[in-house]
Amino acid sequence: MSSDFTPVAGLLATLDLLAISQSGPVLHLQLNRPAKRNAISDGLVQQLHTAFVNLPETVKAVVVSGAGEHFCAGLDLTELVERDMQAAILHSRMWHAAFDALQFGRVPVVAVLHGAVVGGGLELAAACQIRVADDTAYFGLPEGQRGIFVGGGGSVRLPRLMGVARMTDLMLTGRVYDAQEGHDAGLVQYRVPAGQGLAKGIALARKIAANAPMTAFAVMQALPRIAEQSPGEGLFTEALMAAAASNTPEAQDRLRAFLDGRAGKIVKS
Ligand code: 1HE
Repeated sequence: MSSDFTPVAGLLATLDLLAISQSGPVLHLQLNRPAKRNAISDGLVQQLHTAFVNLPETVKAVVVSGAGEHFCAGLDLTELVERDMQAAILHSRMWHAAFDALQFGRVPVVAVLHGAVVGGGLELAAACQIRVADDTAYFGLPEGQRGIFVGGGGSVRLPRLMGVARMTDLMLTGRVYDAQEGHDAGLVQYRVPAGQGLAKGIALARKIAANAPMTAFAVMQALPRIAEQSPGEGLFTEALMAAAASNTPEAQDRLRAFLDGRAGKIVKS
């Protein structure tokens, strides 16, 4: 972790399966069960949910990463005891609630991925707005091999990133994508050398945190919904969102700053 991050106090500090620290407007939330490869137990899902509905007001972007050699080994298989139908449905719905709290929360989330990003770990990553993978990352959906199905929103979110055909392949054949294949398939927006994921994720989060809050709201809440609408409805929603965004004081200030020559121009990276 970069040295200017300090552990948070209060409710978030009581979440023992997470290590949560903050630097200015960026919160770093680390899955902290390295001995179990950050496998997601019921307790960990609930702590993720609690964290994302209780983000400190000062936070404007979140980075999620995993402690140890892997991002996340997915569902904690030791808890996959025989559940009756209703309990199994409620278990899946508990994951949905937690990952919805993340995806449709107040601020954008950057996932920093390394090592195993499998099963429920890939579902968690898919709920984040930005994904950065280092060269050690690999992606799989071992649910097929375990005789189960995705239950953490993967069937909804992953086809929107990589398409139904690729997800079908991963689930039926047990195929594992390496970092490059994951990048090519659309699972991650950034691929970086081994060990550089966190620095990249934090740098991206700092840029995101500098945006006007309404921009984060529009991109997180309106964009995915517009993508699901018919073109006619989408254009109408876009017009409403565009009007709402441009009528905020932050937007007016930023537009004026550019027109006065006080704001940066667009430059090639
Ligand atoms: C676990 C889990 C887990 C590790 N639940 N305990 N996910 C999977 O099917 C992936 C299963 N895990 C693995 O394939 C491997 O553990 C890894 C490739 C992730 C890492 O390998 P490695 O060699 O670094 O670690 P390891 O020696 O396999 O595991 C270290 C310990 O973590 C060991 O416990 P120990 O008590 O013997 O030390 C493992 O048992 C434990 N561990 N992964 C429980 N997943 C909402 S639906 C979502 C559905 C799914 O996510 S299905 C996919 C489940």
